[in-house]
Amino acid sequence: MPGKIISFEGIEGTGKSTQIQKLKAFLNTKNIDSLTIREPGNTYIGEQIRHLLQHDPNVQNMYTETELLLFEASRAQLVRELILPTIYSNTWVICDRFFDSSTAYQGAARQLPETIIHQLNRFTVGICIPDLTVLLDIDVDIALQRLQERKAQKDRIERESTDFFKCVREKYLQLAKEESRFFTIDATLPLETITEKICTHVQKRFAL
Ligand code: T5A
Repeated sequence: MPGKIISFEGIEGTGKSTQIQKLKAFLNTKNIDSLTIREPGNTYIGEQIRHLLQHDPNVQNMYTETELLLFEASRAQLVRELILPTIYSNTWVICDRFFDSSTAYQGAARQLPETIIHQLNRFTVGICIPDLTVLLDIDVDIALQRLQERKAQKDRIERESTDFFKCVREKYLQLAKEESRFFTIDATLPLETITEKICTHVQKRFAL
């Protein structure tokens, strides 16, 4: 594909959004246009789904199957409406989360069958598999502490238990061991060091 896809994964508060902006600026210095997107969201349909999944106070008892299908629906729309046209216009896409989030959150932490999640992920993304996935790895207690300091009000998923996020983290680490597209970084390092490591890796990986 003409444009590359780079996804960022990790539990909440690992610094994904921060590093994505740094990577975008780095790519810019190499004359590479990039579009940053977040999941769920970014399309009209996706943002409505995001509201339902995270912030709507009327959502009291969302079933795990419903949750999975809503994340996948947002993703299906995003891929077709934004990601595919963007990469075919020779622009790179940097994703703040992508389908690995469903594998880790709905698969490992919510314990939905992995085979179903795998099939749904394939169905929603088609050929849009990231060329590189940056995993920002951090101890769960440190990440939740960062979240606590930053946010007065947590959303529906952020209110989950420490054990829930430990499951998510373990799954990410397992995926990173199994799949060569992953690049794992210690997210407790200073922000600038992380940026440098990511940019150096991207430069080497894509021969920029
Ligand atoms: N979800 C999503 C699923 O369950 N299934 C799915 O399929 C998908 C796609 C989305 C939620 O949906 C779930 C997962 C999530 O619960 P979101 O609102 O998009 O949630 O939130 P997150 O992706 O979790 O993003 P956050 O904004 O919470 O965290 P980030 O982007 O990782 O972190 P960032 O950059 O905002 O930084 C957090 C704080 O840490 C500081 C920053 O200054 C900031 O204050 N920081 C550092 N501090 C010290 N050292 C460093 N190296 C630092 N880097 C950043």
